[in-house]
Amino acid sequence: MLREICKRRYGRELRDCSNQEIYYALLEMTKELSKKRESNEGKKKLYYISAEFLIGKLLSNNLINLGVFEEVKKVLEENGKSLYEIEELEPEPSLGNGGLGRLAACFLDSIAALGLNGDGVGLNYHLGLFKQEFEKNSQKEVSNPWIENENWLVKTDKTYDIYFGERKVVSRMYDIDVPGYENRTNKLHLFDIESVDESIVRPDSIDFDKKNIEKNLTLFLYPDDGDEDGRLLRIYQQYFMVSNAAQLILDEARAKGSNLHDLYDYAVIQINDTHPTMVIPELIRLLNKEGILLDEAVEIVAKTCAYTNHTILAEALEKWPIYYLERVVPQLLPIIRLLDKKVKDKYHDEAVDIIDKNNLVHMAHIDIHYGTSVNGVAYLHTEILKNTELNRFYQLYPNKFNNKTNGITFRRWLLHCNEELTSLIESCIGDGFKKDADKLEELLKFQNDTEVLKKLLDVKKAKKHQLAEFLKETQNITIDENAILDVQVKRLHEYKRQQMNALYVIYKYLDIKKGNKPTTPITVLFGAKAAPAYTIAKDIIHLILCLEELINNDPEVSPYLKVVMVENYNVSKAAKIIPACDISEQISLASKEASGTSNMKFMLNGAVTLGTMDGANVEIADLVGKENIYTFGESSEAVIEHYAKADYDSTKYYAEDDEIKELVDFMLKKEVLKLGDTRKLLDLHKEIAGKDWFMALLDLKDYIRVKEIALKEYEDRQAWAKKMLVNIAKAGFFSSDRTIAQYNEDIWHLA
Ligand code: 26V
Repeated sequence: MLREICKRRYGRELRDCSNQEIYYALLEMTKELSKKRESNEGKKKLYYISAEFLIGKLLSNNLINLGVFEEVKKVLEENGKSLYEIEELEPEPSLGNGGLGRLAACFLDSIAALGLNGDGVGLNYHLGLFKQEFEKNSQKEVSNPWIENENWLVKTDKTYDIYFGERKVVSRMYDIDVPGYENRTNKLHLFDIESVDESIVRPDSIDFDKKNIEKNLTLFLYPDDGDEDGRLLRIYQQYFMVSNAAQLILDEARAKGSNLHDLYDYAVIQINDTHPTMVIPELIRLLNKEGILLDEAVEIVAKTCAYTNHTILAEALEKWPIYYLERVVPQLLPIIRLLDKKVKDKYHDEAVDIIDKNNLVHMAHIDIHYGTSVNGVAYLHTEILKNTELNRFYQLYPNKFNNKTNGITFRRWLLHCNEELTSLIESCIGDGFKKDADKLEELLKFQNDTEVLKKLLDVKKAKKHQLAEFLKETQNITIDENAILDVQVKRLHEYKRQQMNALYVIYKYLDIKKGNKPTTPITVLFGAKAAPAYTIAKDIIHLILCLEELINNDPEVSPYLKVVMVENYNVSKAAKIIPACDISEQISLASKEASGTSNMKFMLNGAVTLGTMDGANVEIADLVGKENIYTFGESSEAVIEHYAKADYDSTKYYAEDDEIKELVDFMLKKEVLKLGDTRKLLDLHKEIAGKDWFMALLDLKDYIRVKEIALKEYEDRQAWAKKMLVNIAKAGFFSSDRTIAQYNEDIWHLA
């Protein structure tokens, strides 16, 4: 088929086509193949509404799911072409920010793999999240156009009128096929407006006129909300997303015979964090317009919606001033006020009000009162929601609360990103694990098989080699393939404590300077974008980049220690970095990381976790046992108590411990100041020594102690390989197929 497409498109044989031409031919072929697949059908459908879908590149994944990957790879090879080189030409959509968006993408893959009838609904951001560049050891944001003339989007003829008060825009729906692994196909519906204009973005920046809704509505994911116009734009985007979703849902339900009084028999809506919350009042409004009385409409919608919470950070829980909503979506205000009145009349408890006394609308409160289910994303996270953050709600609705520990799709995070490991596993236990991840446990039989353990180490080495080549080509960075690769890749946030890892780097640098040379060299690799308005996060990136320059150019230290910050960390870079990693850094302040999902990807690829007892790390530790994970730091209970008593004082840790003081003060040494911006380094120093809201200094010494143990134990290669094997064998629980089966069983009830 590929040959014919090339002939028809270019009048040439496959072997005579350029990689770019072949990429477009493959795109056409893959879209054609998935169009031919049957789509999922059924009376009831799941609508997974999310502001983010971090889908990554799609070519290889879709080829795998359509069952033609090996065949295509072979045909290309026979014609002197490499699928891997062709894949590099695919632009990567950046329709997500971090874990929440990548989770949504893994979920779509699993929903289709399980043959469930469920589509994603989101927005078609033309420039996605910003692209990160480094300049003068600092992050710079530029725009990231990803939609070429030929792309994965399929334009549909579905359009809707969307009203912002009197102002009307007309939307259009674009679809991306989601082929299930050896199964039927679902869709990701991305809504857009035709009048969007990328040229309003000022060159070499992410600045644009925030008032011009017709031109800017679907330009960026999370446009800067530093001013009022930016915040209003977020509301415009959210309402645009959910009004489209609501109209689509009602259309599809009606087409299948619903009289709308029975909507919940035809649709279930999963609200991914609070960004899509306005779907609740919007659906109530639309049902009411169809003649259903308001009280009944509220009941119907409450039976249709379910909410997932992804964070306990107060600043990430959305609360919108009521006058913002009044300005953008006045038609929702009567409904929101009604929902609030019902709550106030019934409960007489300010803590659970929708509209608080400062006239802020608590979006999560709408979801909890007017939905069937509230779930957290890892065991510990759900417990914290029930016992502290959302305790008042838990008392009102104990049966609504449930846990769904996150998962990842093994198609992308094992089969695609690590073919070498996949074949090794297959040679040991057959290919049953590809459909049933729990079968990975059969690997435990090989714990003491020296030959298998050696092969496992060889795979790791091969993946380090590939990563080294990639970093050389793309960022001109040289890493030592024989070094221990220690990796922390995730959004930059103080609670994730990249700053604590940077302090470890300083510790190691000074230790090597004192003459304590590690047996095996160490490479500490970071990848992280900081939100453009989050100054401290950007200052942490600055520190890391300064350390990178200092250490890598120090001939005394660089043979033993290297620091690498990967530019513009994204899904395809993750797929290259994760399989090469030895030590997976999961070092958030306990209680703050809802789950984490990279921790699961690393373990599946044979890295050993160094982490706090937070999020899904707790479940990883339970599964692999304490000899196969390195944990440190204060417990979530202890941390929650520090906050409650307000008794953590970083100045004490800083001033009263000379070792800590030396590490923190290092960022103000002249050799560092010479490479960086004095103001930024001073600000960061002040923040850590004087405030340290996320308590990096609290756990710093324990972190250093345990990291040193891990590095030492790495030297016993056989024992380390055994840890790797146990981690892989126990990773089956973290397949998103398991997570999705649980959502379906407990919440969605699809046939
Ligand atoms: C909140 C906000 C607030 C305003 C600015 C933009 C913005 C963007 C995202 C969010 C919600 C963040 C929630 C989130 O990403 N949570 C992550 O979800 C992962 C999937 O469940 C989980 O593994 C991570 O632990 C959690 O941090």
